[in-house]
Amino acid sequence: MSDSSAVVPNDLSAFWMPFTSNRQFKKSPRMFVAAKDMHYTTSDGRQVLDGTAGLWCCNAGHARPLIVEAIAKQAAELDYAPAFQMGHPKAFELANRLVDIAPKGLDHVLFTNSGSESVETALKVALAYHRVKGEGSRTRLIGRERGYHGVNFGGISVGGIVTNRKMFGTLLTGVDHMPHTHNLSKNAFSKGVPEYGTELADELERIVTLHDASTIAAVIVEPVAGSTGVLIPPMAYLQRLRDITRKHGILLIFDEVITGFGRLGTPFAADYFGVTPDIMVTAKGLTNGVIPMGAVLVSSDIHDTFMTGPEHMIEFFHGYTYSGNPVASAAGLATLETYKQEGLLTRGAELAPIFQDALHSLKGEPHVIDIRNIGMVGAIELEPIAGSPTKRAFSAFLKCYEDGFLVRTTGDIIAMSPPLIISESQIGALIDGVRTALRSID
Ligand code: PXG
Repeated sequence: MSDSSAVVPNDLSAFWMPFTSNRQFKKSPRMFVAAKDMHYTTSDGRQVLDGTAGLWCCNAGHARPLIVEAIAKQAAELDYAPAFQMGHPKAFELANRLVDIAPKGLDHVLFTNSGSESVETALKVALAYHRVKGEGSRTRLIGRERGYHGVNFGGISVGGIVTNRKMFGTLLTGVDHMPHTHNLSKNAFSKGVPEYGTELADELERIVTLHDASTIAAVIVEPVAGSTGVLIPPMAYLQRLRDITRKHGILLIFDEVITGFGRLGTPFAADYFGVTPDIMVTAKGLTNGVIPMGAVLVSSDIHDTFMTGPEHMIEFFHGYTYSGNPVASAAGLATLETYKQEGLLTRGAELAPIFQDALHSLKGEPHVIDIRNIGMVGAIELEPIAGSPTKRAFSAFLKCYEDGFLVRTTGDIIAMSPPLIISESQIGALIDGVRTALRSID
């Protein structure tokens, strides 16, 4: 017999936390209870400077008035409308506003509820597109080592993170992976995009030759890999992927879940690198992280390919109960308006040189073996403790947190991606916080 009376309101055991060392956390919890602009408030009343925009999503900072008001108003006015065979104005409006700021040629939007769902949606669009076109033999998907595309089956299949894959059986079949672009020996301490590695894109040509282009539906990459430690490609790398995919009739998907909405100092990474994919995957910054929502933008060619056949037929058998949810749409519209009013989609370009100088001032501090940056993303790679990988960076994370700074670690890499409203002095404080942590840990 279960004894539910034993569960007290602040019992931590019921919630199985995501991507967290649950037992360690619950022994020594870290709780946020409030947030405003650049700061979180902890349960013990301390202010913590947000160096990571939550989980790379609160690009406009926290509790922004337009967004808060829009959500409250929308919930009172129209809380939910069926997503299938019914519509409501704000989803259409948000799709239009997204197309306005997206790279030219990405003219249609499918809504989802997360980055993971956006990835699955993009992969399914790609497979179905070829089939509708009469090229149903194009079923293979190509991802990249150290790629992160969320946690659903398609995403972990094209993703390249062993720990996220190995427990879950055979995944999708017919997937291959390009090599990642991280090269410490050649590119360590690069400022901005590194020099070396454009030729790694040619591995795609080798994979195409191996499988034959007629079997390949799409290539999916993060323009800059985020989760696995900020892996920045050389400037010409993505263009080369674009050339190869175009030559072979393969769709190119950019997963811009992290790089979208101003993170690199341009609206999207596609703008930064001057390369337009066929499909662009977004989430996170779309609603400033406040309400779960994702969006997949596709070219007119892809969209129009589906708009054939009898008009009473559903063109694409896919969608979610909450696709374009009214409250999420309202949050998205208010977020885009906030970005526009405050110039946040390009503010990162002004801040990037300051952030770069501050980051690279950590060269020479204990344990630092690389520093890399692009736009408002920075990473500091540490020499792992022999036999205990991840421990050193995690100690730095804990020390930063104690001292009032939120950073993110993956492996032995410290990543930073602050809200785009950050001030110059806050950049200085954040980096000094990391410096202090580096000097105090083993
Ligand atoms: N694609 C990319 C490129 C991502 O970074 C997802 C898809 C999945 O999004 P959802 O919304 O399903 O989580 C992501 C998510 C981190 C970190 O600190 C990164 C993500 C999520 C949580 C933590 O590295 N990226």
